[in-house]
Amino acid sequence: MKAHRSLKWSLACTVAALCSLSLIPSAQVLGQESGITGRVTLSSALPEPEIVSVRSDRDACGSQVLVSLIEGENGGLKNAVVRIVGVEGQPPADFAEPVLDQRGCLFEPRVVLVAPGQQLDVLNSDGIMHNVHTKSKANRGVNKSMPKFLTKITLDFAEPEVITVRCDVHRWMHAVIVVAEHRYYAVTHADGSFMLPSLPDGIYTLEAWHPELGAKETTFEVSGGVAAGVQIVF
Ligand SMILES: [Cu+2]
Repeated sequence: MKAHRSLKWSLACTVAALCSLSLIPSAQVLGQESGITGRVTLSSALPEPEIVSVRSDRDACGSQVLVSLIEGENGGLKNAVVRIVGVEGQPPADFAEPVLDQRGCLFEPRVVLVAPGQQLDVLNSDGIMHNVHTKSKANRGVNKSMPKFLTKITLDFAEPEVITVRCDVHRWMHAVIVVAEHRYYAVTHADGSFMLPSLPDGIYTLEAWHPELGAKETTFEVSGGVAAGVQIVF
């Protein structure tokens, strides 16, 4: 009985240890390159989403669409674009398969990162007519209808820039495509967290930009290629 209890206890300890370890980014556990980690937070409460009444396309959109321009969880700010300022000339980005979907009569995600020349798949998951209309300065404009049978188009943009996207069919549909200058860009997750690649040791400036809230900066130090807990508060 005693042996059973101690076995159970040691199993519990092992599980607890594994669980606590899993909270630490695996690269840190292994002592390898783990990069720059941090969080963008919001000091005020999240605003209520705008409720938009839908007149047509109700099968795909529903009778109402909730448009949340500022989103997040647990005090974190989602969809902020973080970037390291002043590191131009660094290797180009290699963002994993950027996709901009039209689903439930909203663009998903609202903010998408691409490298210059990288292919961006624009999907139409709704099976209704959407339209992808970009506004930009450095890149050619795009204004393409996506009828219900056209489920995918592929775009690419040569010049670093922030490009706004809207759908002319559904006026509430907005998104932002950020063509990154270099690889030190990320979009924050729902809890505001982000991870950027490792940098040589030194003092750097991090900018966080949100389509609705503008930009803020902070400085931080990289030591041993790593910086953790970098924070920007909006
Ligand atoms: Cu649309």
